[in-house]
Amino acid sequence: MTPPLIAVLNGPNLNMLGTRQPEVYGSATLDDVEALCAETAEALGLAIDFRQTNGEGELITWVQECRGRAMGIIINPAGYSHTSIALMDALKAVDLPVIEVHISNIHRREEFRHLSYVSKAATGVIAGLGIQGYALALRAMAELLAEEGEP
Ligand code: CA2
Repeated sequence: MTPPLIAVLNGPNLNMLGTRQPEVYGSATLDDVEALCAETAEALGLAIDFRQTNGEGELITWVQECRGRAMGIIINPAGYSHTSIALMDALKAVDLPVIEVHISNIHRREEFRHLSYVSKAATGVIAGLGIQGYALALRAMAELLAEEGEP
């Protein structure tokens, strides 16, 4: 049986992880995050499609393409969390479980990071647990899919 596919989508500037602001985001790179996700997904019997883009439109297109292709979406929308009604609309429309991940605790940071439009479309939100938040999101997604499959 082919493992269920989970899209792990990353927004703008996350390609810079590990190069600056280690006090906020830690020292792991986005490649390290991908390796963590791949290893966690394999242990859970899931497949992942891990991607990063700096473009809002591209992120929205990827969300739309998940319909009929992926079983769930894990997304760190980065700066678009706080600005993008279009991304929120796309996530609502795709009708899949969505888990929003933030490496930092956005609620302990500047006021403008406290509102996430994406949270309004998310099944659940993980923030402030570093890159382990991605692994936790995959575990939560596996549970959600198992519940979906229950009679
Ligand atoms: O904590 C998170 O994961 C964020 O989504 C990261 C975003 C930020 O805008 C959100 O408020 C919270 C920023 C991603 C950019 O990350 C960088 C990492 C290293 C160097 C430069 C940017």
